[in-house]
Amino acid sequence: MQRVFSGIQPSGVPTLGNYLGAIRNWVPMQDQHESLFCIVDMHAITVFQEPAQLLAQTREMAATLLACGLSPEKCILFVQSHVPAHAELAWIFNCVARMGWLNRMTQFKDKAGKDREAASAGLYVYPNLMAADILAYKATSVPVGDDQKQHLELANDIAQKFNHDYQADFFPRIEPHILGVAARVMSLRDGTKKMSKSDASDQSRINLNDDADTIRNKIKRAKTDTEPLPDNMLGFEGRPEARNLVGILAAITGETQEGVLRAHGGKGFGPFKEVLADALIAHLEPIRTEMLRLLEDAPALDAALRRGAEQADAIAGPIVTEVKRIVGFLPRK
Ligand code: AQP
Repeated sequence: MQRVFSGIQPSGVPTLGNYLGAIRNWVPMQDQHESLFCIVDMHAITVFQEPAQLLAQTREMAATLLACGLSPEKCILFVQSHVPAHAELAWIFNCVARMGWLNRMTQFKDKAGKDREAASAGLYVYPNLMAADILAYKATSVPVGDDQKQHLELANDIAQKFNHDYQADFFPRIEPHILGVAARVMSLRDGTKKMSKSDASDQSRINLNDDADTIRNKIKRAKTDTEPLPDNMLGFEGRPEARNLVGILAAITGETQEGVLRAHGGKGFGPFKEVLADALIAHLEPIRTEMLRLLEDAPALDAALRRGAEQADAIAGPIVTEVKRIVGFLPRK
């Protein structure tokens, strides 16, 4: 049986992008595989997080994941900083990964922006921690959005170099699972930029805790062009916003993009946005209601996360102990 690992940062309220690109695909996996889903708070602080907000967002993320259908009976749901193996293995990987590899990571370039000198060292070595997250469990299957593909390739490079340098056939090969029709959901304000929970503009994204009116308003104000919707996929050329909105409707209804264009091609964006807003509200409202209910009982949420951390620890602890032995660290006992 494959072991699945995936993570999400509590760096804000999860967005429709996180949902369609990741969370929604995690739910069926817990029935088929041994699955670990991790709230990666150590990744979140690579960009400064206000402490009280980080704490609240961590619980909010746990509530959202449960509301989306993850079940502690079926998967291991936990917080990254609760399991020391992540930080320990990340340090070893900092010493395996090469600067040249990290210099090629496009997410660092995007997130660091123009002033790279001011970015945290943590943001730069983020992919090494991500490799540690996965390999601390020897997970072989990693469901992520399309934006994380490059990091997974790097994780495989690290695993191979470790195996080679230490002459150990230790880490397995990781298979990325890029799933979903809308593997990358784009910003509602700019169809060339991905939808992100930490984007400065709240109008750029649908948050999973947005109420019906907020969703309708955001879709109404989403950037479009003045042409009607195309009637085939070739008509998306040079129209990233049209492509994005059609992609979202397809993903949320389970329809193909061609099917959406057959139904709506030639129409103006006004009526199309009404249909899209209705579909989003119908899909997301039950998740929001359940998330708010779960958040009312913080001790129960914390207890579920604690149990998850114990289960995660039981898998990762022995693997990282073995890594330390391979590296030549003197055993503590
Ligand atoms: N726009 C997106 N479309 C599809 N998938 C997406 N994911 C993120 N944004 C999109 C997927 O969500 C999972 C969790 O992501 P993350 O929280 O670890 O970090 P991220 O990719 O950096 O997501 P954000 O929302 O952009 O967070 P911030 O703003 O904090 O950087 C991943 O599997 C990712 O592919």
